[in-house]
Amino acid sequence: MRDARSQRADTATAIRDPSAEPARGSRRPAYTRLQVLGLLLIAGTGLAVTAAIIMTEPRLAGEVLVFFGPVAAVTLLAAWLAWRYGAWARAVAVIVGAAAAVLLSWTATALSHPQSVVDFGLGLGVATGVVLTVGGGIAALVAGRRGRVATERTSVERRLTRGVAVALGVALAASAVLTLAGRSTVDPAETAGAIPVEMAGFEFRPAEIHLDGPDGRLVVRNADVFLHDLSIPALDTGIVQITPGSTVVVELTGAAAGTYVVYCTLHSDLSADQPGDEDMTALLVVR
Ligand SMILES: [Cu+2]
Repeated sequence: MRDARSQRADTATAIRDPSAEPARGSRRPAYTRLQVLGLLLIAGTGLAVTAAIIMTEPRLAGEVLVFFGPVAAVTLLAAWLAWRYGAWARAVAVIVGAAAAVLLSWTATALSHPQSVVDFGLGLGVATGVVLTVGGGIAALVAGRRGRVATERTSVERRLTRGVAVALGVALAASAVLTLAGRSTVDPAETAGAIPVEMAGFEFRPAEIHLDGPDGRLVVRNADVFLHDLSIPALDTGIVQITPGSTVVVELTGAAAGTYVVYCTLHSDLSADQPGDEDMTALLVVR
């Protein structure tokens, strides 16, 4: 009789006390958090870069929103599904992560450009986000099958989250320092008689550069938050890198009269015979 009564009391406590009832979130498999973090990182990186582009070049707002808007919307939706629903949602999120890896594979090259923090941040954010989304998602699916829930969150998961956050912070800070410290300027004396060229909004301005005679100097300023370079293959200039906010002088000597293509090799398809509309090019006309 006493047993039955205390049992009833226990049941009543369990119903009244929310801490005795397993919280909704605790039924999530371990590693779900990592996957959701990865999806948020991809969306956040895309939105941050969109904001950076719009702030420096409002003209590109439409173009950049059409690309990163859907990427952010789909990854945020996948994050909500993976957090809210079951194994199917986490499987869908893995596919979304893999699709993001393919769609944004071009950002990976920016990992080799720590001297430009927006490029580097984009590459790093996407790469880390994809690894967490796919890796965390697969780990969560396995954990779910084995019945391991988030309340049993292993120290591995905790350490991974903290390690990733610290590594990202340190890498971005180092890249920001490199970007600021690596900014080059040109002495005003050197710019006398030189032709000013600006790189802005992934374009050369002017689009047609005129040079009277075989020799001359270009003073090239990168007004974008992205890394650009300058190369005139027909004149063997090599590739001159211009980091965000930097100005450099490019010497041209012995150019025969004619028209030459000036490339930013980072934002042009060099395999094509002729530069296309999407390429970041200008023409150099030598008289
Ligand atoms: Cu460029």
